[in-house]
Amino acid sequence: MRIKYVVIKRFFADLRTGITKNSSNMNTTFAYPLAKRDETVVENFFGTEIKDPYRWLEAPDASETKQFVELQNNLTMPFLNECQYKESIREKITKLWNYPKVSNPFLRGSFYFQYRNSGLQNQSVIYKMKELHSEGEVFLDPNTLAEDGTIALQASAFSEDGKTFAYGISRSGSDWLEVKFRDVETGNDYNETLKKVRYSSLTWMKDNIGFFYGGYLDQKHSDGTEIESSENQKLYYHKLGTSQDEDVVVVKFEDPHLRMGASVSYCGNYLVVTPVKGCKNNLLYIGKLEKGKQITGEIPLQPIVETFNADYEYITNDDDIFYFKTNRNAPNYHIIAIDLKNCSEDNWKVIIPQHEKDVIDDTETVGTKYFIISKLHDVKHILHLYEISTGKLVHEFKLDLGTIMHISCKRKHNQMFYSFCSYLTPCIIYQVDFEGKEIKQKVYHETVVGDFERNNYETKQVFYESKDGTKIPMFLVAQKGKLDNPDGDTPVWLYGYGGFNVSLTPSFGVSKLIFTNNFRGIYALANIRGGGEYGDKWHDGGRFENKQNCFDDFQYAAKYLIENRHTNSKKIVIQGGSNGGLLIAACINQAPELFGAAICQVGVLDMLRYHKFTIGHAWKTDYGCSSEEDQFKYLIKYSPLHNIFEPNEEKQYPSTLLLTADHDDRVVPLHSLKFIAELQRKAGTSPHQKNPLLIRLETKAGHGSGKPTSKMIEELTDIFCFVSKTLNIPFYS
Ligand code: X97
Repeated sequence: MRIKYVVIKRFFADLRTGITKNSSNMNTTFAYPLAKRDETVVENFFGTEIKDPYRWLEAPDASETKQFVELQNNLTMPFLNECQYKESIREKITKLWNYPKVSNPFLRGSFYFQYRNSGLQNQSVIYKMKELHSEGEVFLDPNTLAEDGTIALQASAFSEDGKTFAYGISRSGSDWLEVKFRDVETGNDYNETLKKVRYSSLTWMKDNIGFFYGGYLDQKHSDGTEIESSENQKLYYHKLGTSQDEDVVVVKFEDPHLRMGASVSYCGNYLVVTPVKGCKNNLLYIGKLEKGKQITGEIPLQPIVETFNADYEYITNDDDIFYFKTNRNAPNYHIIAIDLKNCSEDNWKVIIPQHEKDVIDDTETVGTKYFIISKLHDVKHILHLYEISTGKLVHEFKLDLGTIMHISCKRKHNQMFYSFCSYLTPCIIYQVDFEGKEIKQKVYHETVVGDFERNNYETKQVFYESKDGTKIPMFLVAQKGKLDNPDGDTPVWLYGYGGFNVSLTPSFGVSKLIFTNNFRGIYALANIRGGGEYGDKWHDGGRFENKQNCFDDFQYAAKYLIENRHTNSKKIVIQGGSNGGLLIAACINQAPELFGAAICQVGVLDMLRYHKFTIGHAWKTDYGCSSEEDQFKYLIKYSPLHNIFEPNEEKQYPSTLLLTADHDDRVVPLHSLKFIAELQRKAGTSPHQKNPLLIRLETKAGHGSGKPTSKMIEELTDIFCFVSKTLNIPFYS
């Protein structure tokens, strides 16, 4: 037993809960399970010695790590359970969540398919329908695969004839997939299972037998709790009905960090390979698939792009004219055509030029000759139809202010579905039929959410100035009348992400409704730099040496809300996950005085070592890497683990809740474990630190996607309990 307790002597420590109390809630002092420090672990970065005393927490299977996790949960869970509103909160979330959800229908072969969730089902079920509006029958129900709902469908692809369904299942939220094949007619699965598939496209040959996937077949441990670096992905060919042992490597590269994007071309005669190393910029190769010829080994590839200079996303092709969405020389993206007969860059043609402000988002094809393209216009979607061959704009769809969640269409079909939502609009699915020159649009499905009354709320987009004067967009949502009558004391939920070219757009959600309605709060989403809201300019403004801009933008969002008298710092809770968890942790280190509480989910918190675990190396395109001197210099300035301060009379940490899970193999839990260990030691032992510093560790869960509804509801309940208790805000049921 190497973990020792430090009992804070000023109060009687209740070792059962680990909490000591005096009369006021916010003056609670905690007996944190302070962890062993190993002062001998020291690394020298370009002459700077950096200690890493909690390195031992990087071993997920070690008994001392497991014990640390248990002690943390034993401290956190009673604290959350003590919330007087817990039952009412859980009840309200469950009630609001319980409305039927359906996806866009999509035609494959002679059936329509659709994901449906009756309301509280852990995982959505795939239905198969003869007609668009028929009831249909269950085709695949992941809920039958695990009683607790922890097996999720994560990636899938129908064969071209629609007769076989390839589907990837993930266990306990891990990125690892097992791919299975289902016969659409009989509903029976084929015998084979493809294992060790991860970060992979799934794409079929047009012969309906051949199938390509990316795998790490040489990796030993693969249950999602391991931390080892993901290396040497290869692209494999699988023949339907055979065992994985017979699969053939068709594409591999020397560089161990390349992941293979791959798609079989529209015409079926080519394999488009888009290897990616980080999370930005990819290479481009095209291989020929010869009809009727068995694939028995590596496919010869014609190189098109051999340096990581931009993103190239394959859209479609007409014989050897290939269309790509790219940001090559176009920071807001444009559509180009590359002729395989002369593929040198000076022969590329721009088909749809970039817009000076709007950023191309999704690009699909429909009705044989059209591109359907969504763009972001000041963080709201617009939707346009263009002719493929000429790039001529043929139609602009009329949209409300909000987000196109998903477009479902195929070039060979004359029909398209797209789903739209906003803060106050639960998903609406539109059906668009292309008949000759006519475009007919109608509502296919409108989601109804219990007793939600949109007229009780309002939303607003504001643009505030950040530290360097850049205007940052921010959405605000509240009960009607609140935004125009600021009282300086309204609880605010401030959310952000700020990285990886990811754009945050308005969407409907139960947590926002509850915060605005039952906590009488304002929900605020800041579109800080690092995201893709304004193309490369926005992304580049928040990566590498510019990463600090993300944190400044977020802190200035809080300042804006305070200065405009919506709230005060004691009433602001900040929340973010993953790269957004890094944002939250960096902000509580840098500007604790601005926030009342912080929810930091699955965060990247050790910026000196993040690249060593699972897929971490891929994030160097946003963060840089501590093995480069110039990059080490800016990473050490904000790395959350290395910038924890000791509280004093003037400043302490806001109430902080970290969340992570044992099968998070995207951002491994050790980030949160090391951070909480150091935070509790350095800040938690100080008499000036009155606010709690806690961590909630989930089991049989991962980074987030595929999480069963029951676990999501429990997690959200706990987060609200934490916020209610620590901000001291009542829940109005
Ligand atoms: C990632 O780390 C993505 C890693 C895994 N991954 C995808 N899609 C891929 C990929 O989920 O590599 C992909 C690869 C091959 C074939 C198809 C898809 C991909 C993703 C982005 C760009 C190119 C390919 N991501 C970051 C993350 O999870 C943010 C965006 C995706 N982070 C966690 C960043 C820091 C914390």
